[in-house]
Amino acid sequence: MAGEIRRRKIALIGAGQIGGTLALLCGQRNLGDVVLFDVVEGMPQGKALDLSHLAPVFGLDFKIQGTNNIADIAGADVCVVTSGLPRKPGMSRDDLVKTNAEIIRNVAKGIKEHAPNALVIVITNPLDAMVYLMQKETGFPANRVVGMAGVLDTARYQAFLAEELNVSVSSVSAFVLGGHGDDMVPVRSYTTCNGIPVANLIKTERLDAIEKRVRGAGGEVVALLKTGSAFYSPAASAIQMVEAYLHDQRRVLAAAAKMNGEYGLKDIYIGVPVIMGKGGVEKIVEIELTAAEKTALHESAERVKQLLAIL
Ligand code: TXD
Repeated sequence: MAGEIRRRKIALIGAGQIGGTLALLCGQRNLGDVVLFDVVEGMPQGKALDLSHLAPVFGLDFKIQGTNNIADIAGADVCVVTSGLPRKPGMSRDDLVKTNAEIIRNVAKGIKEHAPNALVIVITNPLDAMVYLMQKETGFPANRVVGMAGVLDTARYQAFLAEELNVSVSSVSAFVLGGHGDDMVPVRSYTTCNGIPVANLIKTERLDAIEKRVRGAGGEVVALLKTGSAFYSPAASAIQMVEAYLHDQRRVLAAAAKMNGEYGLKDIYIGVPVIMGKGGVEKIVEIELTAAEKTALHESAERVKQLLAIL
């Protein structure tokens, strides 16, 4: 008997700047049908209606629904979570952790009930703490709950290096590990221009400056936008992970994964190289780091643990 043919369903939890861009990219790249969920009434419905009018222009057959009812994510293959609040003036970092933790707990309940077999990709900040909480609250196996930050931080490193070297971005292969914060770890020893170590091509002081810019790139965008944070590139980065999963690409990319002894870390989510395929995070890849990179990774992990303690 022939197997059942079914369209993929992608649930976007949070229909703000990143959520809306994700919906557009899902449609453009023919990934499946999209459900756009948010607590704000009318906004996800409005964005979905607008996007449905883009479909005929590009000849896309995707269905898109905006909703305030979490039950509409039923049977989703993938949930991408961006729901949360940005920090407002007068709010401490701890306030933000607690506010977003409440939102993530709520969303986790909905995902567990309505999309129990989905791969969950968390984007909400503070990323490493929120993805940890999502896994804990859903009770899903750790390979099915993953955080997006490393793909974006790596892309920023690639973009700055390609600009410096005046070469195609696709000739630059880079890695950024650690927590998604100012203490992230650009791994110079594994960063190359088509196999040539960047340290052979760019002077140390310039590389130091480029890596500093990578660590502050999110803040650089915020300072320019003034009303929010980066959204095009975070959405694109999450799409790379969705595609790796849905197309079983076994792609090697940087993502926040749950450590179980790898890199000497346990019971914590942090950015490391992983293999993503149909099993979600199929493997955490352990690479040899220099002593300085190892120290930086562990310092970054300490800061993530401090946030987890607040939860
Ligand atoms: O690399 C990364 N991981 C990141 C993370 C890069 C850039 C931005 N990053 C974080 O993503 C950012 O700090 C935020 O925590 C999230 C989402 O960013 P976005 O720019 O999309 O924020 P918006 O536009 O404020 O959208 C958030 C939406 C908004 O529409 C709220 O109404 C909604 O989340 N929201 C909820 N949706 C569903 N359910 C609940 N409970 C809820 N609460 C708020």
